[in-house]
Amino acid sequence: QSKALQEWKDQKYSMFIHWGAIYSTLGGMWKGEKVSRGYSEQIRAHHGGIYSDNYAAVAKRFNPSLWNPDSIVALAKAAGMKSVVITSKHHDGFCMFKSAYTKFNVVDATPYKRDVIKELSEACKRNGFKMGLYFSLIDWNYPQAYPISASNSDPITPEHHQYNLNQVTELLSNYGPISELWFDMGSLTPVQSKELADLVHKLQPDCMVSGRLGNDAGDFCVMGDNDYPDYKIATPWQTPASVYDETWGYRSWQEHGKVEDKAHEKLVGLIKVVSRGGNYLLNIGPRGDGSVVEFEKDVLLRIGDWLKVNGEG
Ligand code: FUL
Repeated sequence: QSKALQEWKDQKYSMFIHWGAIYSTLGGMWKGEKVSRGYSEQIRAHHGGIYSDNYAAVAKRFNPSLWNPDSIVALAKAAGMKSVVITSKHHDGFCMFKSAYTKFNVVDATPYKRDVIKELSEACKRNGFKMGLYFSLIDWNYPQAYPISASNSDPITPEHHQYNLNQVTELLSNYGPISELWFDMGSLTPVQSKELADLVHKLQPDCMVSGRLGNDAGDFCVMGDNDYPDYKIATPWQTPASVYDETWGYRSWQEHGKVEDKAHEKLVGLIKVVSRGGNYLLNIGPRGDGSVVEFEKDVLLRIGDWLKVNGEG
């Protein structure tokens, strides 16, 4: 077993961040109406008849004055987490990093003009923290991709596959060491999955590849969203968990309940996963202005306090 794999397994508990210039700005609302179907990070495709021009125009409003990568890392540390995994590109195709292959990215398409992935990678480095990247294999904005379907598991055209290879090359060349590449969705051929896995390992041999790449090409297995297996699993695995079942991306009208109840629920999730040999990836969905939802912060800190007393530190 490689050192990188062992280090990945030893992390046990990490922060997932769903943050996109457009969907986090919308926060589950379109033209003053709550959009309740599906996850809020997928508002572009499933809800409200939002056509691509209207959707893209929202990027012009993205100016996250409250985004502070160092405080994100500090929160993850205080919560007892060992790394962060952030959405570099979700299904909407908007890149939170500067890409030479599309203008639909945070530097070229928003007034903010700053490379979010770069700045978070620097904050992680300053704080001795690891960073992983979520990367959607489907892309609702890329013209040569198959048109949007509700299943999120469409095949990938050869042009789109090449585009993914190009962007993965950017992500693994421009931001220092990446601890995991969290591929998500799409229905790839075995050759496409293998080409992506090989590319990751060629560029960064220590980067772990998520099983959602398909065709058994990943280095670890990812359970379904918020899925907790009730048996021990020998292969490396991870459960991605959201604070609320309804969404990963920011939803401005989300009901919260009590911090202590939610912290208890997520802590039980963490214990279940870790005691069965897995890694727990617990998500926050910051607002479009970059601030962390107080409720989510409080839940994380409460779990962190428990771990300080009862965990290994
Ligand atoms: C899913 C995605 O479709 C969701 O939007 C979210 O990113 C979740 C973690 O993975 O499969």
